[in-house]
Amino acid sequence: MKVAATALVVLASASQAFAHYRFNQLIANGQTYPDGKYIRKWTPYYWNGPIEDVSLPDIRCNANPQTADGTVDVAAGSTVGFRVDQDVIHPGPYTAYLAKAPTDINNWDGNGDWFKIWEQGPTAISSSGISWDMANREWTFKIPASTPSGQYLLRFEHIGLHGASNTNGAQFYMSCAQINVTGGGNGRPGPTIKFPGGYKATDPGVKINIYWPVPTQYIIPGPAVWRG
Ligand SMILES: *[C@@H]1O[C@H](CO)[C@@H](O)[C@H](O)[C@H]1NC(C)=O
Ligand SMILES: [Cu+2]
Repeated sequence: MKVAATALVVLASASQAFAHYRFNQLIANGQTYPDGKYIRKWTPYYWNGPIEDVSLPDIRCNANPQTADGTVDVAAGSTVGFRVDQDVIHPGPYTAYLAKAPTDINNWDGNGDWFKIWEQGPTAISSSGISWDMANREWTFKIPASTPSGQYLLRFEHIGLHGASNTNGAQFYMSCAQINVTGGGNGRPGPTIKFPGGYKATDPGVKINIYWPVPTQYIIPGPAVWRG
């Protein structure tokens, strides 16, 4: 039984090398924008593999992200999101964060205060296992209405937890888009974290065996969601 399970995991790992995915389309203003539009393209942009070391700057907006080809106006309180380019094949949570650029976003690397605006954990937990949303291609959520106006990086993240029982075995897939929040409020977003720094390799939602023994809960990494 134990041997069979291990063999399955090895097989699954081998087949995953060519089956990764990118969150490559921003959704805002009722549209799904073209591949890469308003997104900080990582290097090389075709690379669809994960970031695995949460202590590296790559955990912020993927590997060597480039300034986006524009910043899109998004009304506070409106719906935004991301679309993935192929099926998400790994089990794990989804999160979204914002960080406000101190001045021109084009000259800002995102080394600032990030607050979480949305998260999606397991769809079900039972004695036989944890279930995750792997059927969707799009995830959407709202910019809190009281978010102060200004230029922000919007960071979307999925964590693949299939190998997370090993240190640095969790796989982080993330994209950052440049948005200009308009019509915002006087909210005081928080709590905030830094990327890197806010996640630890030992966080209970980062280093976890999601298969056995079946966990009774899953704690999504990062701060509590700020709802405005
Ligand atoms: C952001 O939106 C405000 C309000 O419409 C506008 O005045 C400002 O120029 C915009 N900034 C950028 C960088 O697009
Ligand atoms: Cu993988």
